[in-house]
Amino acid sequence: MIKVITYGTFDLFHEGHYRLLKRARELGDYLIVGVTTEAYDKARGKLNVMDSLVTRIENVKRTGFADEIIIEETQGQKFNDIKKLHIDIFTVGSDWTGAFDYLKEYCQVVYLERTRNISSTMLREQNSRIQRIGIIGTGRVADRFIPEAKLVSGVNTQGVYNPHIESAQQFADQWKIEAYDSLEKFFDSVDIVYIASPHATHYEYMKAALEHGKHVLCEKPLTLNRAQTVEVFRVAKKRGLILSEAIKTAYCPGFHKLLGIACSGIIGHIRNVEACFTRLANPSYRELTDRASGGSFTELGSYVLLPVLKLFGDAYEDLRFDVIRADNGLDIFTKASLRYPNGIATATCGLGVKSDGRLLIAGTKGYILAEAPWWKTTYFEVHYENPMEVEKYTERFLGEGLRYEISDFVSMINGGNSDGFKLTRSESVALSGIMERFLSTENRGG
Ligand code: C2G
Repeated sequence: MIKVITYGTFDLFHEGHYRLLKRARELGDYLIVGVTTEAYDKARGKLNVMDSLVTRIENVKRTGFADEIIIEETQGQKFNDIKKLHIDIFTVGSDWTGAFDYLKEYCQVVYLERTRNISSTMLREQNSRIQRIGIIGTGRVADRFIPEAKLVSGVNTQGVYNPHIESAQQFADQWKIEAYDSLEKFFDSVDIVYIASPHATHYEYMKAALEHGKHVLCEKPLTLNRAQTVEVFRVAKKRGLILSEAIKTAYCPGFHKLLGIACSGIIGHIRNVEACFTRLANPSYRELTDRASGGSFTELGSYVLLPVLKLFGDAYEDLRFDVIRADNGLDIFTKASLRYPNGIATATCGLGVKSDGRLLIAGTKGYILAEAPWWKTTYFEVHYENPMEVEKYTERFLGEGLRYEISDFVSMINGGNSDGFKLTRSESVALSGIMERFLSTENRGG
């Protein structure tokens, strides 16, 4: 009996998939089909898969060509499957020609001619009209955003708004997009507004964008005031629009793995969370000169508070800040200490003091340690009482990581995977509330 194996995502099952499976089956007597998990697709950079794993398996099953279906979860699995399942032929479409030649040592490798003019990407784009993104703000984050957005299917960066037309034009020329200095015209030409302007301007821009019926992805912190964040979510809900806070860590696959393990009980009950993120900033930059809303905590506090809120929630009993200031009154190093009924947490960040940026989660049976840059989680360890017993976990993190938040945002708009759980409204509201508390306890000398 000749055993054949093939793998794929099989998203939005189409004729190309059908023909591939048919010919794969004809190569032998028994066909095994490996269907990729969502986590594996994310890890290998295949974002915006629309159908769930269950649906994709069902579709493969319905063809009647698969004698057996397995799940593909990790890189390197193909090699092991081929040995374990005694495979004679590995096959895949000709878009992969050469990529799997390394398997020729273990079985025959056949690249089948790919069916022309059909692909899941094409269908995704047809099913959901391309979403046009408009950017408000022309700063450093906006520069990082555009190349990342290019990697997400179903979106196109259309233009940029800045009340100073020269800045807008310069940015637009660099990225070959449109420049706007009229908000009305800008809103009329986009579907999604990405806000990357200074913190204090977020609220007004968000409200205006939502009132114009646009979905909004806004840089952290959403606002510096709890009531304002509650208000923008109210408007978004009323108008049936998606509003998300762009904290990239919240959407990063490795961070999700870490949270899953922390909550799985293997380190017992979580009692302490310590998160630290420092970045030495240029003293002439906005974050160290803007007296109203600059400083370390408004800049980096969202990252370090995220694991605390994720693991302990927002019902803290006590919240205290210890601050080191620069001469202009802005905080260059801040430690927020939170006390909960069953645990304590510290969230530390700095733009003018360098420290060991790590995330430590301590439980009654062990602890999780993720070293810097844990906010782009690729590696963490689980330790126990016995120092020799250490479990190591890795996950991929591609590029700047903004592609994950953009892709989840687009999925939410298209009604596919509803990834709202990755950063909930109440978490964003709590973050704004903590920012408000921080600023109200600050004495910034006017
Ligand atoms: N395919 C095809 N013709 C198309 C589209 C896809 O023959 N027009 C083939 C692909 O070459 C692949 C299979 O259909 O063999 C599944 O395609 P995808 O769902 O896009 O999966 P892919 O990302 O190519 O995963 O480990 C995963 C595998 O490496 C392949």
